[in-house]
Amino acid sequence: MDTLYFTLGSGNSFKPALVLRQTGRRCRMLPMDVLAGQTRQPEFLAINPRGQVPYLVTSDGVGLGESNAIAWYLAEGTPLMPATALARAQAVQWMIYEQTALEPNISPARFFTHILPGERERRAADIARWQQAAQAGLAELDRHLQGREFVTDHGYSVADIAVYGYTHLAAEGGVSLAAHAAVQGWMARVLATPGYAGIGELLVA
Ligand SMILES: N[C@@H](CCC(=O)N[C@@H](CS)C(=O)NCC(=O)O)C(=O)O
Repeated sequence: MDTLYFTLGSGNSFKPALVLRQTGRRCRMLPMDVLAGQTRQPEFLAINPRGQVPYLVTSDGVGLGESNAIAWYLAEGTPLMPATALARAQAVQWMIYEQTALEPNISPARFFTHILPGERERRAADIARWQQAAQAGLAELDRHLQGREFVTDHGYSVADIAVYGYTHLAAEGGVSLAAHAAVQGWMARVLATPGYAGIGELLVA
């Protein structure tokens, strides 16, 4: 069986966990305490030299990093994988967008306000910059989602899960979705997909 190393409360770890839930695929789940430095211990670095989670080790012992790559691998052969070459390329397009315009801004803003609020004062200028960049990223996503049901032409797919991972946690980073009505409507559709479960239900110690 595959093994997924993850950490609690992480939007990145949530993505493969939601794919597993919605495909019914079985996987061993191993929680790692990032704040306690567990991912930087020699034991974990021997598994993933980059020291990051989520990290998947297949039943054959092959390691795979990056949340969107792991989600993609787990979605292969399921209805979550777009069926056409064009829709798969659209999925890749928006999964790269998520990793360059959304996650790098929402995740640290949320980390220093929600996960580690003691750092909020010291990182105030950075947080403001991340929040502003996140708003710009979400505005682009909102434009894309206007008049669309889901991220690609395939319907609900692994790309929705990847983009949803941090977008639905934006408010916890002080990033309001009030100006992004299409994003809000899309999030409600993701929430209503069969088998959906929230981050607190899927990522447990
Ligand atoms: N781009 C990576 C980011 C992974 C990442 O930042 N993981 C964080 C937790 S959400 C982590 O492992 N941090 C611990 C560390 O870097 O020491 C992905 O999408 O998986």
